[in-house]
Amino acid sequence: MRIPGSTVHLLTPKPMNPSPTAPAVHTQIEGDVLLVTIDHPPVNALNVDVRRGLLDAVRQAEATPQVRAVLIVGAGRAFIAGADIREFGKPPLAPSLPEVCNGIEACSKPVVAALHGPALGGGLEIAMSAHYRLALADAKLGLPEVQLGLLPGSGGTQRAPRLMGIRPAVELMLSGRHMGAQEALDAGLIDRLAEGSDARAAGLAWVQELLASHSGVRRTRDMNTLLQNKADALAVLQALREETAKKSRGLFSPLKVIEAVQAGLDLPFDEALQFERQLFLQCIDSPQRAGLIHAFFAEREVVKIPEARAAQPRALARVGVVGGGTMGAGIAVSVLDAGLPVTMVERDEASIARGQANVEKVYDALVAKGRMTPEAKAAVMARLSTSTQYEALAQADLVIEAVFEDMAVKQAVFAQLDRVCKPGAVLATNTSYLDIDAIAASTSRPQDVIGLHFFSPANIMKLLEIVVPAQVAPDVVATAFELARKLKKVAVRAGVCDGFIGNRILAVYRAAADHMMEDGASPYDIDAALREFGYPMGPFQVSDLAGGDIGWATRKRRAATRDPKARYVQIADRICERGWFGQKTGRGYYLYPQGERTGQPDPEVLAIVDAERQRAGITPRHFSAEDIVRRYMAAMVNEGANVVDQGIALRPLDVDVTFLYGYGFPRHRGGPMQYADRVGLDKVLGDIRTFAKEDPLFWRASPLLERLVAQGKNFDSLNHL
Ligand code: T1G
Ligand code: NAD
Repeated sequence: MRIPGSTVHLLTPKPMNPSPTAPAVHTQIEGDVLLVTIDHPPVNALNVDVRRGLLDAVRQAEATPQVRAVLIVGAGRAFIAGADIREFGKPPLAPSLPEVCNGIEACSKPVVAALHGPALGGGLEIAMSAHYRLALADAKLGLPEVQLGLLPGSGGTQRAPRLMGIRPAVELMLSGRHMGAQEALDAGLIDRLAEGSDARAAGLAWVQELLASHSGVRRTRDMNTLLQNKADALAVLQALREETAKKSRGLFSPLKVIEAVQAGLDLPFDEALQFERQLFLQCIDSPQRAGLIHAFFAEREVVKIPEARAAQPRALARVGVVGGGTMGAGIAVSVLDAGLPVTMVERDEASIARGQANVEKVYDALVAKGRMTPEAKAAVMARLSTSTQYEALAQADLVIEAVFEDMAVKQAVFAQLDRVCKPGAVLATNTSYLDIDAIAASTSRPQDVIGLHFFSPANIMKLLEIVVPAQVAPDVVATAFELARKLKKVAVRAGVCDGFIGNRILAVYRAAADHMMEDGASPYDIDAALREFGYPMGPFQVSDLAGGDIGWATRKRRAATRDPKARYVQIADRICERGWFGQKTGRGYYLYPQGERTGQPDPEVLAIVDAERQRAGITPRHFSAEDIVRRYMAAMVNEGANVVDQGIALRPLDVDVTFLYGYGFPRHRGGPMQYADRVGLDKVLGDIRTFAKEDPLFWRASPLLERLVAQGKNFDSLNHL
């Protein structure tokens, strides 16, 4: 099957999780030690085979007189990356992970865990159930379950505080961060750091030391020293509870973590374990778990594109950037942060000085905050070279153009790049809306031209839309994804259309918000409803942050081609005509007295809204927060479906990842398309058909949405290429 808008034919897809032929856990007796190796690529996730294998190993150790101790290690690049996330939401298979952890802890012979690479979630719970823990320097320890809407449900909330103390343990669980080996040693999570890169060898040597020193079993459940001072512990938990309630903005599992740890202070160990399990199962049932796990896998699936299977990336050692403005400078910083040399070209000396200063400003701020040394800054800036001559780009492997959003200016720049760049160099444009096929066609090497749509600020925003024009070569697409990996960006493949995936869909749900505002909802109620839904900001706050002038320029550019029959709300124009562009002008939809970042509702804006309603002959009506969210999401989902249906996005999950990483969509809702699946596509379609009675032109149901509803399918059915 050929991918729409590209020259690539789809190859046979790689099966997701090939069933392992070799046992997931294998054991061998090394002298008087039972060596237990978990071998379940890619990250030794604790699926049912691994759980059974571990319990069988404990039984084998107990039943083998020759065995005096047990050593658990992981094969490959990880100790254990946690429970098998793919099993969540499915009927549980025995044994459960708590049974495995308790089985290991109860072993009558010393059990040692030797960690390398990731030891996360259930993997760290296994290690904490062992009697002794050693780690190599590359070990990464953590209990990141909250990032999946869960909590450590196999004893983590009970054993971690016993090893680390209440506050460090709870902070580790609430942050979800990965801790390095040295810090884990200092924190009491492990007993020993080992040299070298062979956990098995280091572990076997240490086991012999322990046996020689007659070190017996040492069960974490019995280590209560750090829990002695109950009053202090309760005070710490209360403070963390208040802090978390504010910070977690409606997230379900973080507060459950604290509840579980508190149970450990009030209840005997095994009862506290059962209570932890109950809370864990509540998290499993929470819709937030489904949303967060969808996001986890979606951001990993999104890079699996046909071109990456069909071709290898080209060399990527030197990068050029044309334009040193808002985006050019941010892009240059992003590339410098990845350790690559950058050559920046600008129109003239004044502009190049400004471009250099824009880059330097970022690092000066880091030095001022003590997050970078002046020496480190100097080393980074030494990798930036600047010029007004395009010839300076002759050796670049990839050049990113970020000049004015004007077709003639961009084509002139690409003509220069076509003249000076070496054969095989990738020529990329950062345009937001212009036709990349037309830019490519203006060169003699359209197969080397691609869109790299960064988001502002480019050195911060994780999203990168990789826009694939019709004539691009597969290895150029693969090179773009490789660049994204180097820059630690989340890349999404997009087809060529006005606004690609993100801005195209944004334009539609943004219009729906304007329609609601003109029909009776205040911009402040709309923003409040979306914040309640989980967004950090509502659409009118975002407009004030980005600057209303950018949207105004786009509307003016589109005026000539706008469908005269289509509804056009003029409120934003009225506000911009007054020069109220938002935070940068001290007022926009909100007032920002003395440059404050949090805006205050502006009665003059409400007066403008009322005047526009009268001009349009509209009698305002009430919109509840639920009404607002239903319309906003219906518009977003419907256009998302069109974008998938027209092949601009490969899968619905590509739309989800775009909005999670570029438009502040609340992660616990998984993205607009996954959210729609959970609401029910029939309900979303029903809403659209209801709204269409008011405005059939704006609310035209996506043919894909209608097809899926008719077939009783959902968007997720399209997520597997
Ligand atoms: N389960 C299933 N698959 C997993 C997995 C897991 N835990 N971790 C990774 N994978 C897959 C991933 O989808 C990808 O697959 C491949 O492995 C490589 O991953 C009871 C409830 C370990 C730091 O949250 O953070 O334990 O795309 O591309 O960048 O208390 O993966 O190749 O088909 O991310 O080197 C807690 C999740 C689980 C850790 C490696 N654990 N994983 O990063 O590779 S909940 C986590 C990670 C739990 C218990 C609870 C990262 C990594 P594919 P990757 P990476
Ligand atoms: P900007 O005005 O801040 O910077 C543009 C720079 O290009 C200026 O410094 C100018 O001197 C330089 N320039 C113009 N013509 C040139 C030429 N012929 N040769 C070399 N340099 C030249 O604009 P910006 O906001 O950085 O936008 C740049 C591009 O990025 C546009 O296509 C825009 O649509 C796109 N973009 C912008 C944003 C955003 O939020 N600002 C986000 C994504 C993409």
